[in-house]
Amino acid sequence: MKTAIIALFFAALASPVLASGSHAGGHGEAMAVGEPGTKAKATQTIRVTMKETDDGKMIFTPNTFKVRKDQTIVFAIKNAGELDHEFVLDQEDKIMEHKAVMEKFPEMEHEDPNAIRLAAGKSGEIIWKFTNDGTFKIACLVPGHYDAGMHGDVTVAKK
Ligand SMILES: [Cu+2]
Repeated sequence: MKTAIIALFFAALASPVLASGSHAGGHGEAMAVGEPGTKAKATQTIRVTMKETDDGKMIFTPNTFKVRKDQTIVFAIKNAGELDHEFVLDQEDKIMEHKAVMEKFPEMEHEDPNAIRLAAGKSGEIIWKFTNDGTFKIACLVPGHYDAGMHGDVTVAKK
């Protein structure tokens, strides 16, 4: 039920973006960034922490990632901060669309395999297969966090 409502919000928001020529699609379509992976196929585990800093920023550590096309990665994510944070992996235009939706509907929760929200002190995993080369992003889309520095770049090299 919740998912359906969220999908409607997305549809409403996505239309003007689509009209402007973006190739962004809806849920259920193959994602440029790749697809959910399986742990058995993973060739690398990357540990990522999320936290606030003493000078008022919010960060992922590390915040740049280099992987290869067709590689499956386990992102082992820990929220080492005091606030809720999330890790969303996607192409940049989808991240920015999603960010705008989150600013309108801050209570929105994700159930997508490319995203995880963690309370303070919690850990979790995203297992992801990168099926295309290119540059993608990770971001925390809790309102205000992206602008406080909570984003990073994922470069997927050709094999
Ligand atoms: Cu955050």
